[in-house]
Formats: sequence, C-alpha cells, structure tokens
Amino acid sequence: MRGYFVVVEGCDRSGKSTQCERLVDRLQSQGKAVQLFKFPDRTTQTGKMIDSYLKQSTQMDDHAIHLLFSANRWEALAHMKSLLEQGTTIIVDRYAFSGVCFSAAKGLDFEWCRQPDIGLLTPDVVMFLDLSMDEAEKRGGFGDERYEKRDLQLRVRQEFNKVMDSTWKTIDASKSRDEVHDDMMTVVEGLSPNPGPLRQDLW
Ligand code: T5A
Ligand code: NA
Repeated sequence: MRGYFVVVEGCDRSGKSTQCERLVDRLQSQGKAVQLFKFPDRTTQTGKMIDSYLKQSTQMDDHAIHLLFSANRWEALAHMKSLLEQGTTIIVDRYAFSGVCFSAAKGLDFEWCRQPDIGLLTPDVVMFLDLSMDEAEKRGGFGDERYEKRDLQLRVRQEFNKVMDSTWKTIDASKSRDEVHDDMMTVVEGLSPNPGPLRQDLW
C-alpha cells in the first residue's frame, strides 16, 4: 500500500515545525516508514535564493519569488512521489497553500498565484494549526524575516480562510504541545485504511 501524504499548514509561529517533527518521531517509533519534508526547503539552489530573500539579504519581484517557492516544490515532486509509492508516509511542513496565501496577502492576484502549483501531488489530509495573532506573538514575538509582521500575517489568515475547504482538519494550536500532538495523531489514525491511487490534481 502507498504511504499517506499529510500536509501541516498554518500561520507563522503556530507550531508547525515542532509538531511535524513530533509526528514523524511518534510514527517512526510505531515502526512506520515516515519522512519529513519542509517547504521552503532552504537547502536546494532555489531554497538558497528563497532563504536569502526571506532574510532580507536580497530583493526580488513578488511574482519571481512566488515562482521560486513553487519551483522549490516541483523539484521535490519526484522524490515525494517515489517515497509515497514505496509505502512511506510523508509529513509536509507547509505546501502550496502557504504559497498562494502569502503571495495573495502581499497583493498578487489570487488566481495567478494558483497557476504554477497546478498538477502537484494532492495531499490526503491538510491539518491547519489555528492560533490567534495575539497568541502567536506571545511565542517570543516575530523575528527579522520578511513576512514576520502582524498586518501581513492577519491578511495571510484571511487568505487561508479562502483556500480551506471542508476536508481540512482545524487543530486548536493554542493548546499545550502534548495536546496538539494528540489531536494531530487522532487525525492521522483516522485516515482511510485504503487511500486509493495517488492524485496529482492539487487544483
Ligand atoms: N512561504 C512559505 C511563502 O511565502 N510561500 C511558500 O510557498 C512557502 C512554502 C518561511 C516563510 O515563507 C513563507 C511563509 C513563511 O513566512 P517557514 O520556513 O516555514 O516559512 O517559517 P518558519 O519561520 O520556519 O516557521 P514558522 O514561523 O511558521 O513557525 P512554526 O513552524 O509554525 O512554529 P514552531 O514550531 O517553530 O514554533 C514557534 C515557537 O513556538 C513554540 C516553539 O517552541 C517555538 O518557540 N511552540 C509553542 N509554545 C507554546 N505552546 C505550544 N503548543 C507550542 N508549540 C510551539
Ligand atoms: Na516552521
């Protein structure tokens, strides 16, 4: 049987990376084949350009950086697909939903933003870690990265409301790390035992 494709989305500081790592550790400790992916993957050539942009070391046109974020996903596609086909579950820390929501929140046309990710792999489930801006700011506040600003983050949240549908699982990310982890495990354990063929029709 193929692996599951699990996406974790949410605004900045909602605990995505913390929880993705815990999910991978927990499932691996149960003997399951699981691998973590994170977008942007800052280690590749496109990822290095994205990292430099986010750290404000370089400037880039909004459209150009949007396409780079998408390219950063496309270059991982073959690896993700082969793992899933071999039966490995992948836990993915942000995906194309972040891509569309951040760029649209910056003012780019929503439909234009969706185009470059057409044809990517379709997740089996998207978990949305939901945290208010006030709670997010209590978590050490935002750093110096380009998008770590309150007004932009509020607009991103509104864009997420537009892209999420009834299949998304909203997780209350204001709970303790343990409680959030348990809620996410419940979602993963509830995935269909027979997920059907892999789909490549993200939207
Ligand atoms: N982006 C991304 C785009 O514009 N387009 C795209 O296509 C993509 C993929 C970088 C930026 O890129 C944008 C979105 C982003 O602005 P990133 O590398 O994923 O994306 O961002 P990071 O800075 O790595 O991650 P986040 O800021 O989003 O944080 P996380 O991963 O949600 O949160 P995490 O786990 O690091 O936790 C934050 C803090 O809270 C604590 C943690 O210990 C940590 O200190 N914490 C908790 N505290 C209390 N209770 C809990 N339950 C807690 N869980 C975690
Ligand atoms: Na993160």
